[in-house]
Amino acid sequence: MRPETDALVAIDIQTDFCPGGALAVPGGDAVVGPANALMDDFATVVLSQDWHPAGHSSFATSHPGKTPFETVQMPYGTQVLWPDHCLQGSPGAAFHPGLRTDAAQMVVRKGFRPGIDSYSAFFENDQATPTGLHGYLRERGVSRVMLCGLATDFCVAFSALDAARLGYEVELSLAATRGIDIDGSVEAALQRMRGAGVRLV
Ligand code: VGL
Ligand code: ZN
Repeated sequence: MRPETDALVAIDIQTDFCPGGALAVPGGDAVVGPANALMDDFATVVLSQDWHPAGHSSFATSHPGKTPFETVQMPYGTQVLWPDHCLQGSPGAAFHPGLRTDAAQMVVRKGFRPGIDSYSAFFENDQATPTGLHGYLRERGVSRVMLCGLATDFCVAFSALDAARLGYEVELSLAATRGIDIDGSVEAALQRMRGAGVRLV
């Protein structure tokens, strides 16, 4: 068992990010077993859940003439456009049915503001609007987080980089994460995380 100062944060292990889902990550469902196993080691377990309203600004369908995986400029910077995914309350937004959600004390939802996406479980994509997760972990006395989940190169990487920036010791479980990988984005994300002091385990 890890010390009480360690938390497991499992990112977006949802049906839409698994094979057959709207924004399937290759092999995404392979993270479920390892993530479940990790839960036994942590006194604090948090899940994040991508949770978009219909017509969300990160959806290609909200930008006439655009197709998924193209980018647009938003007030907060460049935004990749995605297929419609993780619609609030839809089956695709549900956690993977095999995930041990009962082991989590806290679920943090993100991406619910129509005009801004949120990859990180800590801050939205403007890098400034907090989700509340940092306050929760601080109050629980957490100083080290282990991240796992989907997708390595987007929500997991942004969460890991924010956690490092906030002063947490950060670990990433490579066995319990999978990436989307657009033009080498997984390797780039791993490099950035290493550079920020994230321990890849
Ligand atoms: C994610 C793209 C859009 C993720 C969420 O969980 O990595 N990626 N929304
Ligand atoms: Zn999303």
